[in-house]
Amino acid sequence: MRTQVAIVGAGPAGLLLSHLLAMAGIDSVVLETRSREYVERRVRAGVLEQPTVELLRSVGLGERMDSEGLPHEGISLRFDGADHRIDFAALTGRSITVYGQQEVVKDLIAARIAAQGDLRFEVSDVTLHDVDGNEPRVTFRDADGTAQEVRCDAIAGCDGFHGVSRSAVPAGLVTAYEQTYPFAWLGILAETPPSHDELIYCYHERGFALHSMRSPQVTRLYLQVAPDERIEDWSDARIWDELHVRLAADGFALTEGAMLEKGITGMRSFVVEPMRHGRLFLAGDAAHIVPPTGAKGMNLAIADVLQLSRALTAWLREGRTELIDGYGETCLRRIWRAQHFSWWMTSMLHRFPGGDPFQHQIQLSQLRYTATSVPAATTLAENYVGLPFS
Ligand code: FAS
Ligand code: PHB
Repeated sequence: MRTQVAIVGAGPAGLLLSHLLAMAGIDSVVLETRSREYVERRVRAGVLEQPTVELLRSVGLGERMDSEGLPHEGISLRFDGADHRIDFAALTGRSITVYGQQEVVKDLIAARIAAQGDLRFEVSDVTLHDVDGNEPRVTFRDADGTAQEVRCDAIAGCDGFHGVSRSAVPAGLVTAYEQTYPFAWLGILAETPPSHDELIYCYHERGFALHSMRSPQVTRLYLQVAPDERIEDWSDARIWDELHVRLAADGFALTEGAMLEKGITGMRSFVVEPMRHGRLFLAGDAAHIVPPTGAKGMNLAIADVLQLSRALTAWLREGRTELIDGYGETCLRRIWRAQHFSWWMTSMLHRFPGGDPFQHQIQLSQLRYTATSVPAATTLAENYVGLPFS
């Protein structure tokens, strides 16, 4: 078959790119190894930056987000036995929306199907060919095992950190920047009303904890754990006990509930350059990973594909190449800003192994300064709610 853009991966990046290209009259095929049910159920990110919310609303994807999403005008930092609220609205006039990544994915899939978009789930053996030629191709087997080939003008590698697209760039041309952290996040989804109406980032001597939510009935909670921890070793009771200890504060009562989901996610910072090689364009987690402390992962993926949709539209519809030529450079400026912010939030809020007393005092000083200085709090707020798209 032939299309203009072959998109590998049906996560937020691939699906939104397909939607944005369709709005510009450019056809695409989305190839996804997992089933539709799997990608719609996969629990991941929870916070949408204001630019993300405004973009989704502007392209017809805001209805359920606006009715079910939870707008938040601040978060709290919990340390020294008290809460210190960062007031986004007062400091920046902007806000965030809590709306699960799986809900965004459901809305995107529904929109693509309603527009007769070509989404291929449960494919296998996806292989990229001739990415540095003029006739790139993608071969794969469809859900019933039939061998298929897509000839296209461009390939968008939106297949996440463990996909195949990044490795289609010759190793000798790739520069990878990476930092792994000496801890992981154990995340749970619990069927209980949130214990507070906003997110709480908690710095505790036993380790970081985060109180978040998905709806008025579902709470999302995280614990910092050792990087080699296995979820099998964490009973529900052990998780709740640790959450009670770390999140304890006057006037705060953590309500328990049925565990709907639990898992452990490693923490790393990763960026690969270039994000373009010939007719291959990388976007989202295929090109970068941030520790989730800054709630940037999905938002960065969305910023990438907004830029990629603009670049491919200018090229395929008007023959203009300046945006595809500058694609990586434009995205990387926002990516590195998000990398720094995510690293800064992670370094400030997590207890590093070894318990260095000097580092502990530095972290406390950073937290106290951020909580009491308007310029310092504004720095956190403007990065958290999302800087304007380029
Ligand atoms: P995705 O990984 O979402 O999507 C890639 C898609 O490509 C997947 O559906 C995959 O099945 C598919 N694929 C892979 N290989 C393929 C192949 N060879 N052929 C075809 N398809 C292929 N971010 C936050 O902001 N907050 C969080 O709390 C948070 N928690 C996370 C927890 C986990 C376990 C993970 C892995 C990530 C988390 N993230 C979080 C980051 C996450 O939200 C990503 O930033 C976001 O999913 C990026 O979207 P995509 O780039 O579309 O990649
Ligand atoms: C979430 O609700 O899943 C969430 C919120 C904030 C983060 C990370 C994850 O920094």
